[in-house]
Amino acid sequence: MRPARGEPPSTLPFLPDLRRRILFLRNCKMATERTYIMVKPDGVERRLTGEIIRRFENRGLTLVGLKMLIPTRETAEKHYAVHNTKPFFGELVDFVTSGPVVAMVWEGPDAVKLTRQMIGATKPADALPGTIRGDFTCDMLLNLIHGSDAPETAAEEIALWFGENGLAR
Ligand code: IDP
Ligand code: MG
Repeated sequence: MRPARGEPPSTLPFLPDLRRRILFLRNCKMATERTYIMVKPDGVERRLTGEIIRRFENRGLTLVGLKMLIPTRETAEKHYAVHNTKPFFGELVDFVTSGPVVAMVWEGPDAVKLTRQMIGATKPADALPGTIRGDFTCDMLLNLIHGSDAPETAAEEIALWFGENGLAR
């Protein structure tokens, strides 16, 4: 925003409001990162998709990809391959393929870490109030949302769920 006529120019041009700060970060591409976020079938069924999107938008992240789909077992097994020896693997794949999910890519400074903190811990007793899991679930399996845990896994997961040309930008 330009200063009104007669007002001196601001000495802190990018601090006064969040919108200007977001534009600044976007323009200078400082530490911008992408992460894969998925509202799981329980989150969709409980109508928490809007709440989750609102939280990330309010924080200043940018949505760069979005789609709704029922995952195939093949995709779910690839996505959770790191857990394929765990006792809960079968149940996890059953759960994530049980209904529609909302697959998203979010962009912003430190997006992976920032969204993981907003999502909250996997163990219900460790998921703090104020986080998505801490506010809406106390179940270890039915925990509403997935978020990539590192920039490398984010790149793999974005490729798995959105492919080469699946993103809006
Ligand atoms: P994360 O989603 O917080 O990254 P991970 O350890 O990667 O947690 O586990 C992937 C998903 O598997 C969890 O989100 C949860 O749905 C499920 N899960 C993890 N640990 C357990 C468990 O001990 N019992 C049942 N389900 C689990
Ligand atoms: Mg994980």
